Amino acid sequence: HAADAHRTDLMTITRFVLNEQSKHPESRGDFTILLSHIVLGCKFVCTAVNKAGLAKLIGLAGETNVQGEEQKKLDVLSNDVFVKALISSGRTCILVSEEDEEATFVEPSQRGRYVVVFDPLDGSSNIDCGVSIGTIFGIYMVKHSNEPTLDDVLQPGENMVAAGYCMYGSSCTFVLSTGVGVNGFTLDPSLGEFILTHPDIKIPNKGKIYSVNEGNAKNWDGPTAKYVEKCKFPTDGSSSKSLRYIGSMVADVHRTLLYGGIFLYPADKKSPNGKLRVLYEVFPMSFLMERAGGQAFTGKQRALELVPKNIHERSPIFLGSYDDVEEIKALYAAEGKE
Ligand code: P6P
Repeated sequence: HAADAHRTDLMTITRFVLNEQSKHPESRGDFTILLSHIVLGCKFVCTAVNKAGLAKLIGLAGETNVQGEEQKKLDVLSNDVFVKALISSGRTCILVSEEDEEATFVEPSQRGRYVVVFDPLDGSSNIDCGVSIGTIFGIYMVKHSNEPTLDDVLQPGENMVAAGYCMYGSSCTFVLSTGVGVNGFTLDPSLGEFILTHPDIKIPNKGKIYSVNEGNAKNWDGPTAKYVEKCKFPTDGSSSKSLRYIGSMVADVHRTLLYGGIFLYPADKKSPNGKLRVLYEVFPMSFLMERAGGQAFTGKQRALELVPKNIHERSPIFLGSYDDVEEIKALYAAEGKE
């Protein structure tokens, strides 16, 4: 019976990636092993985040726990877990984390061919109020086989071989692209497995939602201000868009991916490069948006064509439904001609 088959034919993320790997006979399974270690890290963080509220309740988070040990802040703990999991995979050679000022160069005996850039717990300031937060990651292949250098990290986003995020919310959702298409998996806590629940995600071509921190409006440049004005007071007779802003990138981007619309973190007079980081926020989310049929723009260029000059560089970002991003691109192009 089809229903039974659906229930018993569990497409786990591991099986899904192995299927993908079988399409590349030349691959040695390294990516599958790397991804399984990222998935392990996400399962750990999911458990820790879910306990965080309780931990705070019984006075563990951020203070000393019953053994009198200093309880690490969740974002530091998450970072430790991901760094250790990635190194122990034996498939990485450089790691860049939002939590670490410098890149981590894996020592030769444990070195592999992948560069992983990640934010272990993006939006962690939202933990105490229970808002969804997430892990964001991007994966490059090293550019050359000799001694790895930062040159292997400072690559344009379009060179990524995979990108994804894991959102820790009412459910634990892992969204991944390995280059073609975007697929979503939901953690089944009883199995401890991520099951395929959102096959082949496509973002609607146009949406009814805009997502931006309106509190920065006084500092916006002309095109952003004009675009938001059009969202609120459309001049073509269409209805105005709704504003939805959670202030946690993974949550705002996940909603945009599934429902359509546009997410904006523009430059402003205070922060000329915006706030979001190129390698482990802008690139992975732009990679996913393009492979789901949307697009991502920096105000000057296609986001994935940006070549970062340092590992914590920031960039303005406008991403989401294709037609919605086209509108703001036109406003920036028109400004360029003034
Ligand atoms: P603002 C969270 O701190 C974060 O890095 C992203 O997750 C989020 O999109 C953004 O900052 C929110 O920034 O300035 O609107 O509070």
